[in-house]
Amino acid sequence: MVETASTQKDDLPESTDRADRIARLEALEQRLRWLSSWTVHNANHIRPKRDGLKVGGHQASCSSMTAIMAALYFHALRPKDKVAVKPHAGPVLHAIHYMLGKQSRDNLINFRGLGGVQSYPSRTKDSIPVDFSTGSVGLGVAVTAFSSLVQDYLIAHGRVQNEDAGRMIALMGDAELDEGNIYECLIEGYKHNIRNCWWIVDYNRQSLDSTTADRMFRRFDDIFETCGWRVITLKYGKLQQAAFKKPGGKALEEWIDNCPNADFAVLTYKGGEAWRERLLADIGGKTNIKKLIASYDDDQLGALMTNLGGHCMASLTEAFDAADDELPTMFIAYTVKGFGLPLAGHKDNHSGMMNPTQIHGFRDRMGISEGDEWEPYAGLGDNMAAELKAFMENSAFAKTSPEGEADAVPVPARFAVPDGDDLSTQAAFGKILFDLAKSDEEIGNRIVTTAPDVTQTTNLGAFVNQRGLFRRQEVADVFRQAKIPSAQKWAAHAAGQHIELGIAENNFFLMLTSLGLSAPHFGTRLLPVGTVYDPFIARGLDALNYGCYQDARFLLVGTPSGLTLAGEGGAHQSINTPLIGMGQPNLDFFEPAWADEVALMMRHAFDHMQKPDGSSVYLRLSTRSIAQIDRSDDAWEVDALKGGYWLHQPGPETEAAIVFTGAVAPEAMEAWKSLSEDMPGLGLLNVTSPDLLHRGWSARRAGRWNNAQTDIAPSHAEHLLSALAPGAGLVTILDGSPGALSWLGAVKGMRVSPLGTDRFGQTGDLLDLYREYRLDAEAIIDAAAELFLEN
Ligand SMILES: Cc1ncc(C[n+]2csc(CCOP(=O)(O)OP(=O)(O)O)c2C)c(N)n1
Ligand SMILES: [Mg+2]
Repeated sequence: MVETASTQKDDLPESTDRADRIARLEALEQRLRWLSSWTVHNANHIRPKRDGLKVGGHQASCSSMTAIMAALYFHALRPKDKVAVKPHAGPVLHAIHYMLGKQSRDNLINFRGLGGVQSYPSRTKDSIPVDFSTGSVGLGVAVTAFSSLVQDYLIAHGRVQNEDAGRMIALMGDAELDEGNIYECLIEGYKHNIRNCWWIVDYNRQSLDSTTADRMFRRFDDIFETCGWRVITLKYGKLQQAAFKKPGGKALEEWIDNCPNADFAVLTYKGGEAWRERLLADIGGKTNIKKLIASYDDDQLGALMTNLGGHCMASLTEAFDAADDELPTMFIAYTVKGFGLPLAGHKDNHSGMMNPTQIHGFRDRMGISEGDEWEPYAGLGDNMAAELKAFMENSAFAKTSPEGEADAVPVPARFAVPDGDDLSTQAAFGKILFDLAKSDEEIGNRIVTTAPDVTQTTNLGAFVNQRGLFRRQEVADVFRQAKIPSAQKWAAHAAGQHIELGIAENNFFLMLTSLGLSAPHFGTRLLPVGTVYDPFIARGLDALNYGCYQDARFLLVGTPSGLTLAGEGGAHQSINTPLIGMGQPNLDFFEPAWADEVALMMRHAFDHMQKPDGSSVYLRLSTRSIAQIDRSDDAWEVDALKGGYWLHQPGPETEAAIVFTGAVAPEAMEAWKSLSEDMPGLGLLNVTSPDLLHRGWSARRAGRWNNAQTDIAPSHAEHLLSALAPGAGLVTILDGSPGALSWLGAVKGMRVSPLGTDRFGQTGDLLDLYREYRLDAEAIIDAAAELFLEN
């Protein structure tokens, strides 16, 4: 009978149990090192290549962390913990699942091939459960801090039980500590008093290009401790610790402590003989050193010198066990990049790979026969294989339940349109959100807002006044207590629904990402709404992309936007965000002109972000107050949600239309009015989403080729433009890059005169700026004259 780890725990004395456990973790670590190496080797050296390109993969980055990952996954992890895995250790994660029978051999064989294991762990593209996607270094680390905050939010709101709190854990490379977003996150985390967060640094002191600067030694400890983190350093393994206690050991310890990173790496690469030579040269004269060093043969000496904490199972498990509370904790686990491989320590080993001779040597050392390379337990002997399998299967990690479905939050059939003859889209957004805050519908409880220090100026204030700021510990509104009049009530408490962030857009997007993963992560759905000045989307763009890549669901509001932000000047007037909205997958971009469109789109967003095949939504809004229009019916709504509708349907065989998006609606309407006297039947098209129109159009083209179907219904753009005569002309206008609309000419081969902004703006009043940058009615009329009359 195979004994399981849990039965052994009762039967064996503690020390035997622990020794046994460590032996199994060590055996496991070797399998993970082997399988991750072989996965990369197979893809690069064995699988037939068709394009002559290197497939890639990172054997050295994997072996640097196999011990850490074995100890974490099969000793420390609890069922509710979630892990972001260092991108370049992705193959280790897949090897873990493979050994558990939860990843297929075919997928490993197809590593980095179409449909195979992804290069870097991916929530949406990998077949195994992945808690956090990683890839863009730094982001996968910081997101765990925000997810621990989201977990606290859910606990405070009674949606997750405190005893069910898991730890949000990042396995990170040391070069990730160079990314600025780490420090932005540290500051925010400190303010919010985060807990249940672990960052485990694979401290191999190598990045992609080189070994890292010695001057950073102990700096990270200081920085993290200042921000409220406990720092646990695992520098020496047990072998080293034992050696330091022997006669001469102290001098050896001192030598290791003073050895520059680069020298350590060189000696690691060269091995035992080189270590001996160098140690004798440097400290051979010191008492007892010669004898101490002579007591190890070359292999033993090499093993001793690289027996760093991050490769020592006893040290790792002890350290993880010791951090048995909720303090945010950083483990600095000293490691060797390429540990146990011939690549160990070489400064170019980041993308380096073992050659066939080297990997065959590794295989032989593992006792694996040729042909058995993919056998998860090959070379172990039946008993050990069965024991190891049972050990893995009995781990908490193996029993983690898969992510569940979260219940949908009902969305009212319509959102009331705010009153007012003149309104900006931003004001409308604030009022609609305020209505939701006041309502007793469930949707009001699930909305959680956030902003990077622009809560008031993006019109979230009314929502916040109504629902409060979220803080685990109550924070009084001191101004209010002092009876100083203010429109803002800033009392913070556990039931609050606004998470105020400092002015760091990376944090903002990571916060939205974590909130937007609440349903899959915690089984309870939140409806996150984040506001940011539209131009500063670019500041957090990679984090936005990161959130979308893992299909987090949120409503992003970029406001104010464009030249319409006249007084703020060129650096604040967003130009290319419509192109970002169009180009970003998993994010539907809308730009409304009027308040009723805002209401329609917000309702749609809350619905769409909950759909399995839905997405996040981005609304680009404006502070320009414009006259609202009278509608005779609701017929426009269906088309508005498809990306555009005719405000003035063109007459039959009309050869011209004005096409506009967003806040320049009054200019488009004025020009239409004046032109239609001479051009009866002139169309006026309101493009509410250049993104959806373009996506639909290109999907139809792609569908034709991909599915070899010729009967796919025309896209909405084709449908709209077919109201015009073939060869018609379009004047397009928006407060942003003209390219967002100019492509419409290609849909049916029409001539286009595109208006928009393609230079940095200046400060000025709106009339001056619209004239200067040709966004006024006159510019439209000129463009139309050129297109339609001079031809
Ligand atoms: C934002 C970003 N910039 C650049 C890269 C390219 N890159 C991949 S890994 C890496 C260095 C990784 O070093 P480290 O984090 O120390 O990992 P390890 O040494 O364990 O491989 C770089 C620069 C990236 N993945 N993401
Ligand atoms: Mg490194």
